[in-house]
Amino acid sequence: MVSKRLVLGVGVMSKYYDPIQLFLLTTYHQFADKLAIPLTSNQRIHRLYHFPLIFCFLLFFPQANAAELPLNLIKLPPGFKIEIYATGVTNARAMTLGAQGTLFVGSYQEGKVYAVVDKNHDYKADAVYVIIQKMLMPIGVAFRGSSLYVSEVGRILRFDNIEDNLEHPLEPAVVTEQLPRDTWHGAKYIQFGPDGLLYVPVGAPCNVCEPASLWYQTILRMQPNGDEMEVYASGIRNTVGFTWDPQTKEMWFTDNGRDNLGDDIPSDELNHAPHKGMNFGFPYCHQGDIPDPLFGGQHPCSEFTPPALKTGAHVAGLGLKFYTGTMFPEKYRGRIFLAQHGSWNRSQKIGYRIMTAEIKDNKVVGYEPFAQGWHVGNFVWGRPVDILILPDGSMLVSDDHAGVIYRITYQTP
Ligand SMILES: [Ca+2]
Ligand SMILES: [Ca+2]
Repeated sequence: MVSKRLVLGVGVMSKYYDPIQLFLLTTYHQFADKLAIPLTSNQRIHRLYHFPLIFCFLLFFPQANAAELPLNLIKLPPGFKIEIYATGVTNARAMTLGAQGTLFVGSYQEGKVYAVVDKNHDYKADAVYVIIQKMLMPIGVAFRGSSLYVSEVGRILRFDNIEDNLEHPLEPAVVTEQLPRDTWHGAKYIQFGPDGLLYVPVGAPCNVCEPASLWYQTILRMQPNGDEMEVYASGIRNTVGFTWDPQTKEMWFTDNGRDNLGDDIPSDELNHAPHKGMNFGFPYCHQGDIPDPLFGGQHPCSEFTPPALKTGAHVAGLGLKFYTGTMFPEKYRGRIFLAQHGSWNRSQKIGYRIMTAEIKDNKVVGYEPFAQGWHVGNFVWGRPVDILILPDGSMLVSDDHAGVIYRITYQTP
């Protein structure tokens, strides 16, 4: 009996280690409070108290559904609710919606692209298909006509009639293989613009360096068949999210600032790129006003377009969307919702949340948290990646750490 539970428990734990760790930590904190044990550091908790607690967990909670993430820790404004839309979407990254309502999801180190289907339209996914696997960082997905476009580090693939062939997709066509193959900041978020062109970023293959050619540190655009590739915007270190204002049709994008200048600089950026040919400063100028210690002497900040908003150092802003639905209250309509993946090299964690930015006349006039709670102190159980507004006005959020898609809805309290 115990051995069966042990096997079950170990299986569950290996798959859902992080939520279990969270459970153990919170349980331990409660114990510690009762017994007045001094809590000095997380490492100490990990070292001394995990094993007895894991043992207790294996004995008493082997049937616990660890897929039930601690969603109660997520703080949202009144009336909003977060639920699980899909599980089994390991390492979920960018999302796009097919013409028939299929949700396509890229991934990073997992190397897979998923199709998530809600067959009975109850806003709970019923099937997750793997469209392709063993790809090199296929984070980006975009949809046009009846075709799914998927990014890899050096190329873009196209799956035709994909929604009619989810179980056995046709061989993909190669849209382009002309993209740089550097893997550092080489994963590529992709989207079709309102002009019908495919937008593809090429990040800096470094923490900070000058571009090796005019194709680097840019957002490119091209015809849907890969022709007429050109630079749309430059001076961009690593954008992993861009979108267009549905009113003005102008592009907004996130950019992640360089590392190793400290905990609090430089800020990550929300940028506004209304036309072709703008330069946003990297590697010479960070956050619009900090010259790079090494390269800053060559070009002053005044030569470049500053960010529309400094979003905070190391927050790692990824996907973003204008809120186009009507389910959320009036004040959220037209705002940018921005997923922040969270810091990896800051002493105190920051990010791991969804922010909103209020835009008036193309200026950011407000910036505040919308959903937060994916980390408890320095312990992380989820990382928001991308945002998608469903036709009913609810919001999907992908999480590559928990491997799920959330859905956020609103009801008048
Ligand atoms: Ca369903
Ligand atoms: Ca910049």
